[in-house]
Amino acid sequence: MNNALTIALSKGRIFEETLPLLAAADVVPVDDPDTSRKLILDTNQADVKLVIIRAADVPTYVGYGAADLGVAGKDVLLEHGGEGLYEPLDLKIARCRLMVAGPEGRHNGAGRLRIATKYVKSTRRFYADRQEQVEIIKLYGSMELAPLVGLADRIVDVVDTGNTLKANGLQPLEHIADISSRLVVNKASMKMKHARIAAFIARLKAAVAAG
Ligand code: PRT
Ligand code: MG
Repeated sequence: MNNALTIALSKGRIFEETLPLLAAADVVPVDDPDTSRKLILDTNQADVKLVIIRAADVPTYVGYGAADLGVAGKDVLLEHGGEGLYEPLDLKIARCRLMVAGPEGRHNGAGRLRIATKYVKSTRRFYADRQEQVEIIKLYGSMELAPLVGLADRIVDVVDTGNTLKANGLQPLEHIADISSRLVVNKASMKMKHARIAAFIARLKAAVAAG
């Protein structure tokens, strides 16, 4: 392999909030993922590429070394498990909270709570720690709908402003974890391309510290 660096990012808030940090490390994409259909974006540096993938796929690409580096929410990393990855830096972007939410006072304690979520592992761990038996229903999105149609008593989802919960008659009930996005690095890349990656991390770290 050559000394090129591939960085995996998802479209949307992570891409937008990572851009200024990348710029501080002198990496500026040539194409805009919102207008380009390309999945591999060139940057101002001939040997640095960005690959644009689904947020939940970032740890998989980096874990297998298909990308050297990536940016992923801690919520996603908790579900993935972090195999093959280092997590050297909290980028402090795309911040939110992983929460239990539901319609207030709906559950009267009879029978197991049903919880709809895409965060199955984090949900299982949260209730296991409290020694509470719950039934977890795996969904891939629009969790807020589940209590409205009687699929579940509660949801576990990330919350930012809380407006989406409110708009659907739900409220935050319990805090599970504070979430932000992390830089992840493939373990083999960290060895093979150590000087470049260490320099890149140092520049990102300085940019994060500068706020
Ligand atoms: O959208 P897609 O299905 O492709 O994937 P994704 O939803 O995982 O990606 P994306 O880009 O939406 O989220 C990427 C990461 O951003 C997540 O993994 C989180 O770490 C982080 N993040 C920060 C958030 C939010 N804030 C957030 N508010 N991710 C999702 N949301 C959702 C939230 O679930 C709610 O449904 O946005 C909605 C609005 O939130 P409120 O509380 O501001 O109304
Ligand atoms: Mg989304």
